[in-house]
Amino acid sequence: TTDDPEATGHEQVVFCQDKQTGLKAIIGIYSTALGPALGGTRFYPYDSEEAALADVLDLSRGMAYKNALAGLDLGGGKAVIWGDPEQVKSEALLRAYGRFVESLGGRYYTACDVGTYVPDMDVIARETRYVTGRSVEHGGAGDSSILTAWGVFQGMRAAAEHVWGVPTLRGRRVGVAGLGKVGKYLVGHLSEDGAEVVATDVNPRALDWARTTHPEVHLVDDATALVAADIDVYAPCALGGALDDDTVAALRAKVVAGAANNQLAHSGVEKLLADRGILYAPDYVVNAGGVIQVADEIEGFDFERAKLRATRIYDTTREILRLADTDGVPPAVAADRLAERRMAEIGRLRAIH
Ligand code: NAI
Ligand code: K
Repeated sequence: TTDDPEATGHEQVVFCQDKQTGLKAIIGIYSTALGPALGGTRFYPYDSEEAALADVLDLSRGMAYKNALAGLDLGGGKAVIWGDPEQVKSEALLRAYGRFVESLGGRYYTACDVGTYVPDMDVIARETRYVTGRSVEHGGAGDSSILTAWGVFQGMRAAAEHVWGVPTLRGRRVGVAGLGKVGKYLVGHLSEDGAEVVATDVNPRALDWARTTHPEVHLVDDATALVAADIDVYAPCALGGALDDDTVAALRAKVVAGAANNQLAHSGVEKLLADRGILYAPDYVVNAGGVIQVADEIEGFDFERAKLRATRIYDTTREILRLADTDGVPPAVAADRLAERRMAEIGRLRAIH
């Protein structure tokens, strides 16, 4: 990561402050080559402005790649509000932020991220049109974890087909780490498909949920135990950095496909996975169902249309895995290439790079 927007190729970085409400925000627009930049607002108590800037630059670039491969006519952006949401989040602060989003005239659309929720988007929407992830009552897409889980399941089916020849998890043992908003829906899809699910979570309430609603799920103590378990597929659905040198060395699964953002703890892990013959379905490809769901709001939310789009994650994942084989590179590298190609080809038509 770097805090130098010129070095990272961003189109625009906007610093926002409002003394009265204490708002300090940075909006990063990496690329509008494919359309307005869409990405969530992270509300987080960063240690310094440099840390906030580095995060927004990194995240907005990631959104450009994710949106490009999701087939959306949207570029990549992200915003951070620097502060502790528990202490400083207020209607006035969110509305002050909304006015900054509005001032960009539609170059940036916001959404939820860590520290911001659907009701916050409803408040922001009182000051700007350029917001997604609002509540269903306000014409929004609501809970994006529904299609995130659906998309992860589709990506996992493509990976299964690549490795075992059939696009199903039937008879496979799938390890789900994290039974949160996404993990819960994913367990449902997997069970329905005939997979044997092994799962874990640090939260006892999530484990209780599994015991009562999915008694067929086998629970293990922690993610370390899950990684070492006799599983065919590993689905990280908790926090980032799930795949580091130790995890990859211990992993018994043949496939990794999960919802968590930034699963590779550092660059180079994709190579370690490939060397061990483990197929990694890139996180930002398979977890794009959420952004597909909220992006649909821009046209007036239609769940079935959004679900069809999220179903195409199966085709995209397949294409990436094939390209990886043809080019002799890990899938993470193939995914980046495909995203860059779409941004360059379509961006060229619009003379934006
Ligand atoms: P969540 O916060 O609802 O669920 C995360 C779950 O993981 C919680 O139940 C938590 O107790 C558990 N957990 C935390 N640390 C753990 C550990 N060390 N071992 C096992 N379990 C642990 O979050 P959500 O929305 O389900 O998201 C999961 C991941 O997917 C996150 O990385 C998120 O960034 C990513 N994601 C979510 C999207 C969405 O639409 N919700 C969209 C794209 C990505
Ligand atoms: K750019």
